[in-house]
Amino acid sequence: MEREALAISNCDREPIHIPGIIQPFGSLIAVDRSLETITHASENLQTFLGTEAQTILGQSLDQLFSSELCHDLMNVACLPAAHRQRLGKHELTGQPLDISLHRSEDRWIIELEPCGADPNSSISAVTRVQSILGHLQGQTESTAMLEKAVQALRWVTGFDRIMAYQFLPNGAGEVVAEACSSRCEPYLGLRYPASDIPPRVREMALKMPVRAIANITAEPVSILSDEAEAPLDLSLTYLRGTSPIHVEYLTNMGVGASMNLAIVVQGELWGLFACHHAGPKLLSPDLRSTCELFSQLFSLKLQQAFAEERLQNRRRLTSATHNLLETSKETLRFSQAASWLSEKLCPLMDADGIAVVEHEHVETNGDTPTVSTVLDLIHHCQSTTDIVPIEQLRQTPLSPEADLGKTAGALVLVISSTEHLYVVFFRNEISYQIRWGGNPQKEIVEGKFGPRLQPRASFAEYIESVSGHCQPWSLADMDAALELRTGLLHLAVNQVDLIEQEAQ
Ligand code: BLA
Repeated sequence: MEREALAISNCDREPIHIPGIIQPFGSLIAVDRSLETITHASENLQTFLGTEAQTILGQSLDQLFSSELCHDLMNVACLPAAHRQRLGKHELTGQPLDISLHRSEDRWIIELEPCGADPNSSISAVTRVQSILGHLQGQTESTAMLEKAVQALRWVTGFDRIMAYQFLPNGAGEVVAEACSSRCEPYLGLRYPASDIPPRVREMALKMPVRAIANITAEPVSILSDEAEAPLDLSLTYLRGTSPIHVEYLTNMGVGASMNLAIVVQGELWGLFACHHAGPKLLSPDLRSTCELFSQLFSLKLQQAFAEERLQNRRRLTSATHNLLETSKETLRFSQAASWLSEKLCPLMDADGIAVVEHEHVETNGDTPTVSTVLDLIHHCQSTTDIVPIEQLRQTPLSPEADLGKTAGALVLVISSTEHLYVVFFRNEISYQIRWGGNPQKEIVEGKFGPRLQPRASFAEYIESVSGHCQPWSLADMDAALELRTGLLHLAVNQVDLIEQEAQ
């Protein structure tokens, strides 16, 4: 494997789910499957429970907790979907602790954390979520919703900076909305490469929608256990210790504490609300749960807004398709439809040219490559799916003599591969700039597992000029193409009928 690929895969392999450490804002113990014997304890147990971690290993849970608390834990463990459950406030050694429980492989993990005070503790979580959602009232457009959401989150949490960070199809991400203090330099519109957030981190964000890093300078705390014990999988804990690589990243960025909330659309991680603070900062467990609930409700609203945007787009196309069907009832021939289709469809598809292909016969209109290049492209798309978006024709294996003219990208609609009918929309080349939050090319250093990427030291804006691409084909374009393909299929079928009628 080449060194860079190895460096990326080594970064991805960092076992951040079993770090063996927690953050010091709470304490953790693990208990066996039957919730009886303590198998792991974090070294700082003394601070929260007054008991030495080492002495409690192998002991029964009721040595540590009252029978009432043990009973409560048992009840929660019996719930059918024992996901992650907060048991709420318990006074154990004078200070109220927030206790939560979840299953990790064949262990139960119990986390203890001071309840903490938050600025508006008199306001219930439900009221707070209602008021944040109230901010979104009347917003149906996704960008406006994201803007309102970051403002509301900043108001409720007090973080210096809240960003809505959207993942792009290639795994890179962009700050699409931001609310920040006047002391912060804005990151809005900046892009970051996929390698800043390894795949395992994204998978974890789906399982654990809220993740807080309270203080990047705080000394992590080890988890003690018998040597024979496997390391605990901390994926679902609030306290999981932070990867040293990410600590370095945040330090370079001037961030002292962070919190992430997952934005999930149709089961996939669409993005994150990334919250930053210059110094240490931790929200109370209640307020974190409030934010988690908000991001879950917000995700649903965003999903709804996207569905609505796609529906509007479809409506726009229905009349064009209807028109196409009406015309095709008359005498429009598929192979001669290029100019008609160009006039009607190119503006809708934001395309600069069109080619209609029937076997080896090619009709073009507007800006297109040469006929032989169009045929070459069709040959390349023959075994693929019904709609093929291409943003960089230069990167497709076309013949070396391919003459693209002004075009840079194509959307190939395979109308019928058996009848060899294709419609291709072309878009001309656009040159544009990407504003990266620092040079996306990273240094490679020797790490514990061999070469790995080094988090970048500078986050200063870095402009990349991109050429050879067309305006990317969006989801809306793909939807439109799907709708049009149906109309064009009818046109092609009608043509067979017309030919048969003419032959009689
Ligand atoms: C984690 N990296 C993260 C997280 C984010 C980012 C949001 C989730 C954890 C968190 O901060 O709470 C990246 N944060 C960003 C980006 C912005 C931001 C892009 O605010 C933009 C504004 N990171 C690297 C390299 C590696 C790496 C080279 O730059 C690997 C070699 C790893 N990133 C990395 C790891 C984590 C991470 C391991 C997980 C940290 C943890 O939870 O322990």
